[in-house]
Amino acid sequence: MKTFDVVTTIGLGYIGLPTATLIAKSGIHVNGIDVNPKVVDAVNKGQIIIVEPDLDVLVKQVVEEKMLSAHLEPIRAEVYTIAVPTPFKGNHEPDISYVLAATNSIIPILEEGDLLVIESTSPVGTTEQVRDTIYSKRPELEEKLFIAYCPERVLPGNILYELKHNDRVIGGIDEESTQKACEFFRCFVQGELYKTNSRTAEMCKLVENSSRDVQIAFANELSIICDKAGINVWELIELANKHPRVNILTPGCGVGGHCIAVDPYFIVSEYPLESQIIGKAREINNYKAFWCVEKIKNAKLQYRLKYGNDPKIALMGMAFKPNIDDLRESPAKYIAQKVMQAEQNGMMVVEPNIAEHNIFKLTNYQEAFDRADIVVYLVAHDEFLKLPKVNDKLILDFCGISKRQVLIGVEYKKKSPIST
Ligand code: SAJ
Repeated sequence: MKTFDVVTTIGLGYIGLPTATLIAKSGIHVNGIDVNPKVVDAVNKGQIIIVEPDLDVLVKQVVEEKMLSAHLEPIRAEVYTIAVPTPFKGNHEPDISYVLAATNSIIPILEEGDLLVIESTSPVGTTEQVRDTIYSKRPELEEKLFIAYCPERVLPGNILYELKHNDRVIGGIDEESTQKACEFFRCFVQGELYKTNSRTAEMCKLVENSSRDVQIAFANELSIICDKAGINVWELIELANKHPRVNILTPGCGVGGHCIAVDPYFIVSEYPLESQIIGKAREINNYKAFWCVEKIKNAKLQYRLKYGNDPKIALMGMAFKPNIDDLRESPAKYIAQKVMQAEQNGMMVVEPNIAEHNIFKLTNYQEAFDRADIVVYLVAHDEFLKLPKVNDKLILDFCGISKRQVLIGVEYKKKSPIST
C-alpha cells in the first residue's frame, strides 16, 4: 500500500486542527494552513485556541517532534485536505466561497498524482465544482489528479477519539480517486472506510444531520402537543420508547450548533419542492425556541397578575447543548435575548461553563436558583441536576431536567402547594 510523506491541511479549526494533529501523529509530516495569524502563531508554539479535550497535549507533542507546523500560505505536498467553514448566506443558501478560495490557493502548486480531499460540509456537486475549477486553470492536469470528498462525523468534546474510530464515507470524482483517498485515510483512521462517489458522499453528510434534525423536530412537536393536552411529555416518551422499534429523541428549547441547525438548509435550498419534511423540521425546531419565549413571558405575566409584582426569573443555561461552552446558534441564547429584550428587571442568566459573557451578566447557578421565583431550564447541564426539586417556585422545564432528576433520585425539598 502507498505510504504518504507530506500533507497540507487547509483550515485549522475544530476539524482541521485535530485532523492535522492525528495525521502528524501517524508519522506523516503536516503543514497546517490558516488565514488567521493568531491560530498559526499558537500552533507553532504548540498551543491551541479552541476548547477540545486532550488536543492541547497532542498538538504540543507533534509540534515539538516537528511533525506539524503552521503557515499562512499553502505549502507543496502530495496530499491536500480542505476543512474550512461552509456557512450559509442570509437566504439560507450555502456559501462555498471558503472551499473555492482554499482550492484556488493550491492550484499553482498542484502536480500530477496529487490527492485533494474536501472535508468541509458541502452542497451536492461541490467536489465536481472544485475539479472543474482546478482543470479550467491547469488543463494539463486533467485526469492526472485524485480528488475526493470525505465528510467528518465527530462530536465536539470527543473529536480525537471519533476522528480515529468513526467509520468514514469516501467518494471520489472517479474510482481511482476514491481508492487513493481510502489509502490515505487508512493511515490514521481505524473505523471502516466505505467507498462511494463524491455526490453521494456529500449528500450523506447532509442527510445524517438532517435525519437527526427531523427526529428532534418530532420530539419538539410532541412537547408542544403534550403541553396543550395536559400530558407529561417526558413520561410519554419514556413509555413510547418501551416499544422495541420506537426511539423518540429528547425535546429541548430548539436545535443549535453550527451543524444540525445549518446543514439541512443545504438540501432545502437546492431541492425546495422535494424536501418537505426536512424543511418543516427546521421550521419546527426554530419555532420551539420562539414557543419557549412565549411560555416564559406568559408565566411572568401570570405571576404579576397574581402577586402584583415582577418575579425573579433564572434562565438556566446558554450553550447550544449540555456540558459545553459553545454558544453558536444556541436556542437558549436566543431565548435569553428575546426575553430580556422585553424587560431585564429580575432576570438572571446562568451558564456554568463560561466565566463571563460580553452581553449578559452571568449569575452563579445556585444563587440564581435560590433567588428565583421562576426557574427556566433551557439546557440540561449536569450542575442543574443536583439542584433540589422544590414546589415553592414555578419550574419551566424545557429540557427534561425533572426526568433526569428522578433517574438520579433527587427528592422534593419542600412540601407546599405550587403557587402559580
Ligand atoms: N438535541 C435535542 N434533542 C436531542 C438531541 C439533540 O434537542 O435528543 C439538540 C442539542 O441540544 C443541540 C442540537 O440538537 O442544540 C445538536 O446537538 P447534537 O448533539 O445532536 O449534534 P452536534 O451539532 O453537536 O453534532 C452533530 C452530530 N451529527 C449527528 O449526530 C447526526 C455529529 O456527529 C456531526 O459530526 C456534527 O453534527 C457535525 O459536525 O456535522
